[in-house]
Amino acid sequence: MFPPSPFSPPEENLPFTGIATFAGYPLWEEGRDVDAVFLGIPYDEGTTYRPGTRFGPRAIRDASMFYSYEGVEGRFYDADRRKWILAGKKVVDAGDVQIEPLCLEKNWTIITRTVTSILEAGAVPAIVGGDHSITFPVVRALKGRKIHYVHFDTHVDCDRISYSSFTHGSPVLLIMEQELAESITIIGVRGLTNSGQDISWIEEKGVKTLTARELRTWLTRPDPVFFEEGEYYISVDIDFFDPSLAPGTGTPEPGGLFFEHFSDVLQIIAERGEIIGFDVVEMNPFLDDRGNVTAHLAARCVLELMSSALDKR
Ligand SMILES: [Mn+2]
Repeated sequence: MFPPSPFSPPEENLPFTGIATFAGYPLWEEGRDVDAVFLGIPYDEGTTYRPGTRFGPRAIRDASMFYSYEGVEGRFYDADRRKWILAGKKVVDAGDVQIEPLCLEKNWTIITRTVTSILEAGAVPAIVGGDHSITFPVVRALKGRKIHYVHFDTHVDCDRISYSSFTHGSPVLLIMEQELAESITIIGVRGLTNSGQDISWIEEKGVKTLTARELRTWLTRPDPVFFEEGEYYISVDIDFFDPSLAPGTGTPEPGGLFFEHFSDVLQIIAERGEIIGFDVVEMNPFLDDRGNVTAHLAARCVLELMSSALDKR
């Protein structure tokens, strides 16, 4: 018996062998029938503090190989919820968007175009960043569809700083200005790096917010009609989570939320509506701890979002 080629696909599903793809799923070949497409957007030129999230997709892909153990057919048993998730779902990895340094307009056009091609294939775009500025060109691909936009974040991301509204602090502002969403909900707001004016301004404009403290209380008796029925796009800034479980991010803020909070809210949204796309952003491997816990958390969030989007279909 000859040993298998080192270039063969990761059939053995060992997390530490072969070429890393998201959770060991196959690469996307055009024309292939797919349910969700994982896409990296290694862009961090919108960062206003500590850069490095351009290496997020690579770190998350690598960490996600932890979930390749169970094999493509057998995945996944969610022991906590005692149910199978993503069973039989066709997930692929499309690699990364090609970024050209210092070409904002060009990069954002390519991002929108790539996400459009995923939507045209009838699949859910599963995006990882990159910094939070990538969310606007991603959501722009959904223009014309009546979407509800949910933003998990420490910050309300409505910065209108004089020099630019294209930073990672501005995606919600751009989505509002371009009227890309029927409704906007921001979950997990906290800390001392939001301006009080921004929060009152967006609430005046009809944006719903749940602060981190409010969310903990809300989850003890969730209001079933808080989320409307319809199509949802979900954006997750990893700084939503407490820095103890997500140290690898540019703007850590104490008092954050835990995975079960995220998962529980997501479950409620998925019961009310249909999740048609999502992103996980702001994971910075240079600031992660030695166990890469933030990269693993981001990979797990992607799987949780994929399940919320696909398991109802
Ligand atoms: Mn953000």
